[in-house]
Amino acid sequence: MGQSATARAHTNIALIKYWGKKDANLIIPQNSSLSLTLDHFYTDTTVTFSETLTRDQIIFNGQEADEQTQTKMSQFLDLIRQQAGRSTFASVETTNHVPNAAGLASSASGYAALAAAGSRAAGLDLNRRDLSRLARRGSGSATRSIYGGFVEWQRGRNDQDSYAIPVQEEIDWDIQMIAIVLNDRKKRVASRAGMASVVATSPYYPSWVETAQADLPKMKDAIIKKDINLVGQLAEKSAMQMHATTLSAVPPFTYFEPETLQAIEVVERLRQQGVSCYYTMDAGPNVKVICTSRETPQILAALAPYFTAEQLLVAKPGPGVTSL
Ligand code: 2P0
Repeated sequence: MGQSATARAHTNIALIKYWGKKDANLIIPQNSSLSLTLDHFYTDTTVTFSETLTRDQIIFNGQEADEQTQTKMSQFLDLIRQQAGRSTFASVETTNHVPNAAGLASSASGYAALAAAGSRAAGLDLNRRDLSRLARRGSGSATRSIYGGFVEWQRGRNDQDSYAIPVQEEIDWDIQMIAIVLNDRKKRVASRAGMASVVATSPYYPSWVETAQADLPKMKDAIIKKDINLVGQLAEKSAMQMHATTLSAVPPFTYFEPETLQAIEVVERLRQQGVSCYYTMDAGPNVKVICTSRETPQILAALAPYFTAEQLLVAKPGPGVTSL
């Protein structure tokens, strides 16, 4: 008989970005980061360990995963097997709940859900800190998806002390995001390769680390003060400074597409009109607008001439990883 467990994890969007590794194998980041977990985009994963399997079996949205994903997830399962002291193979069934295959499906919710379901199925009873450390080995941003609301990933120095902590799990003030889905084309440069190239070649990289570290406590302060304008200003700064490192890499690259700049322009115009809205972008062209629910209708109306209703997804703060 196999042992089975199911978990749900939500994706998160960084307000102070994680960008660059100190240790690529253990996924120890160069700088600490801070994110908001979202309710709308999540992954459900069931892991079943079974003596009858002769290899790991990975099913992704109802289909067998490609070779590369199989290998990566199997290596992650090896970490769980090591911790649990067992050698049984597992079947993994993962479903991403992301509207319209929006290109927002992220490794964050994926590896957070796999860490939670896999560890429990293997008989491990990990606390959230250890779950966060485990998720980190799959993907850096997954470290933060163990918790809901605002979450800090403390960079640490080694496997033991690099993990996430909750900053504000229950958010009792008005903040949310509008994800503008520009396209779901494959990324030109994968985030893992992109950040590695930046660390190795951008002369601006040391400044990136320094500024991110300095801005993180300011962001925490802005969250405590429930100051959406300060949160937004710091988030925009972090996003643009991260993207500046891609332009300064050798060879240079960018995640921006023409529509990215179009979305930024609308946000800036709204702000000149007195609306509290700010943008952030990750390792792709999509723009996320940080705003209040009160002003969301006005922002959606301003974006409507440029983007279809299907391209505009409103997400509220979401919870941490849960067992199903
Ligand atoms: C973040 N990103 O903080 C940053 C901002 C993208 C831009 O975390 O190599 O998939 O698996 O640790 O977590 C995306 O990178 O990279 C990411 P790995 P990951 O959300």
